[in-house]
Amino acid sequence: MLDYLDLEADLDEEERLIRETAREFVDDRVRPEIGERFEDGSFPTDLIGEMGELGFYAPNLEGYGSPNVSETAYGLLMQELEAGDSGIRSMASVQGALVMYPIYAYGSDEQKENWLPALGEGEAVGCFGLTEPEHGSNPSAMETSAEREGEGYVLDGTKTWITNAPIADVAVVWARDRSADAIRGFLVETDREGVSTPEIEGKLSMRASSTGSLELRDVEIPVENRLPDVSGMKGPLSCLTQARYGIAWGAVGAARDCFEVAREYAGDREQFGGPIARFQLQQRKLAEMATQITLGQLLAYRLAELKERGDLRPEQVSMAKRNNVRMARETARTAREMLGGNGITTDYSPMRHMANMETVYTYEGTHDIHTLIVGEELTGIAAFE
Ligand code: TGC
Ligand code: FAD
Repeated sequence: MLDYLDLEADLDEEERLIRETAREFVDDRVRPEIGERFEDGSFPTDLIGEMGELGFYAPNLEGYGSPNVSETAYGLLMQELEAGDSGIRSMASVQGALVMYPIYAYGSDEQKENWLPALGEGEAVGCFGLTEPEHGSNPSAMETSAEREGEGYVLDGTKTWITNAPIADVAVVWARDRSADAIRGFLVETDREGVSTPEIEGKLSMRASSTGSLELRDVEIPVENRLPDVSGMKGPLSCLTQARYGIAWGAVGAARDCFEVAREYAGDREQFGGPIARFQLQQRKLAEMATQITLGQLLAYRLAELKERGDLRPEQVSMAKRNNVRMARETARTAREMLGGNGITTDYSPMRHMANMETVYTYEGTHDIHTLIVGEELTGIAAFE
């Protein structure tokens, strides 16, 4: 497995164990059927509980059953899951970084006790509703509203492109609290009257992932369902920083899988009387892929160090998400090319990863948005409008 700079030599025992556990899980439980899942467009729901038992949901949190593993260990977990498929990593990172994290960071004791153990064990599934049909890159213009009524709130609005929504038990919904004119987070059980979560059909990317809309029509919730400890856009945006961190690592896993498939194929596939790996053109592609993956790994490992000591800035995460996803997108395309005609089938992973990377390039802040976030930090001038 590509680790050109021996970065893994510095892992501690726990980090090694988590990497091995995730790698074995992907080999045994994901790889054998992921091509089929991708073809028929379904998420393997039977893995949800298993992933919980293995501790794959937010193990970097502390308490309520989460063991507080290192940020490197968490990153390695995302890397190995995405080497299997972005849909698997996405399920785990939404559950951990976008649902458990806000409850952990901003929830009441009661909300934590109610939800964190169940989500951590995979007995409950969560989703995160920020994007709306008319507001994707600019969620601060959201229209979903929360009106105070009696002892609770009434929520109205539509969220769309929501990972896990069709299979979720609870949604973290970001809405404009009209009484305070502020964005607040609400925990909405999906079996409440007025909630529907239809699946989005026709995706050509992230096919082995469940994506839906989250429609809220006069949904009544008690005031206890509001996340008490955060108000304003920093609520959802701080969750995105956690998830983008995982994506910066995950993309390296997808790219590494593409590289390994291409390297093996080039050694086996014979044309003009010998393996195609002997051609300089093919070696150049492998050398370039290996170099770019290694640079992506370095970025990810450095983010982990900064995050561990509490010095990580969101803009640094943006730089890594932006770079590593672009790198994975290009790596997948090159690997597909090296596999010739065989590369366009689900028998090999690169074209599946390539299709997935179109989503990963777009969600959690598009490539353009991360360019502008880094651009703003470099110049002091925001260029969003
Ligand atoms: P802005 O005025 O810049 O900031 C508002 C407040 O938030 C703070 N903040 C952050 N805090 C933590 N992490 C970040 N990344 C933060 N970015 C901003 C900021 O300091 C400020 O705090 P305060 O205390 O001063 O109030 O916010 P803005 O509304 O102008 O936002 C600008 C912009 C464009 C960067 C932001 O809207 C953005 O990132 N847009 C992209 C939208 C996006 O990424 N959506 C993702 C939806 S979820 C998803 O895709 C899940 S995919 C499933 C999976 O992960 O697998
Ligand atoms: P738009 O914002 O309409 O952007 C369209 C194009 O315009 C893009 O190329 C963009 O880069 C560009 N653009 C926009 N603004 C600017 C600007 N200021 N300067 C230059 N260019 C600009 N959201 C959730 O809330 N929860 C989820 O779980 C979730 N899961 C997802 C799963 C999938 C499979 C997908 C595809 C999306 C998911 N999303 C989720 C939504 C995702 O975060 C949004 O798609 C993303 O933020 C972009 O929003 P948009 O699609 O509305 O594109």
